[in-house]
Amino acid sequence: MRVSRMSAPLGAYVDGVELQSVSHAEVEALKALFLDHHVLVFRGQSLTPEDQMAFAEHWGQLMPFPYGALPNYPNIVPLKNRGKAKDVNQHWHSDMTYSPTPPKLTMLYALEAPELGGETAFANQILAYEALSPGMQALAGRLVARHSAKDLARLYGQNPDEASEALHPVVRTHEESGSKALYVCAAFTRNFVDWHRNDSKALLDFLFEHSVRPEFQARHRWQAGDLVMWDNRCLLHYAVHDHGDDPRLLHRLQVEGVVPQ
Ligand SMILES: O=C(O)CCC(=O)C(=O)O
Ligand SMILES: [Fe+2]
Repeated sequence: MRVSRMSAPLGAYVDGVELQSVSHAEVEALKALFLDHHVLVFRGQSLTPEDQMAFAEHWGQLMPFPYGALPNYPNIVPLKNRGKAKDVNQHWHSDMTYSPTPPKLTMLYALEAPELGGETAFANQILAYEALSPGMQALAGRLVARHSAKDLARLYGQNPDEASEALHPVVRTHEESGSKALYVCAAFTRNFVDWHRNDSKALLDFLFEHSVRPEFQARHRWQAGDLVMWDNRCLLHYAVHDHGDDPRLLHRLQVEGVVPQ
């Protein structure tokens, strides 16, 4: 197994591992690397949906996504380029924070990738938290925020009144590494508990902008055969749609997480 860092703020490339036949020792090493780097990239893989699911299950139970799974695989969602107007992931978010137990990690496997563009951007929220002043860290550490899937439901053409909502701490402590990370996102976070929408807005806007400063970010450029997994507990991500109608097809799955604390 050869490991090389992807960028200064986050990520590692792991080469020399075949994901459909990982050993127990390799899985243990990968778990440690995942906690250290938050994004792992495996290139040149050749995976069926069963292979991808079996690899993901080393991290926990798979979690269905409420919108658009593959017919025979309720845990796998195909992300297919249907044009920029229909791409629902062009916003900074951590996956499903509108759920009481959002997925700890998401895994994408590329079957087809554009020649250029269609990258996935990540932002490290441990660094974002650490870069706040002690006063702002203390204030954020006392706040709880409401997250909602209303806007997402609208994008999927579903009834927003039935969309899920959840309350989560604005600073979350990673249950495995103990690191503190900022846990708000422009896509789903609506207001702080006990604060009106308007009162919340100024501070949320500041946190949204701060959380994605360039020095916290890195991007993955896709090739067919890439498997990328990321830690939703300490990262935001954004699907950059700058590849027009060039084909891009990824198989997505997610692994269940705990109640954020
Ligand atoms: O298509 C991408 O680059 C990322 C999509 C996304 O946000 C997700 O799979 O959770
Ligand atoms: Fe996402």
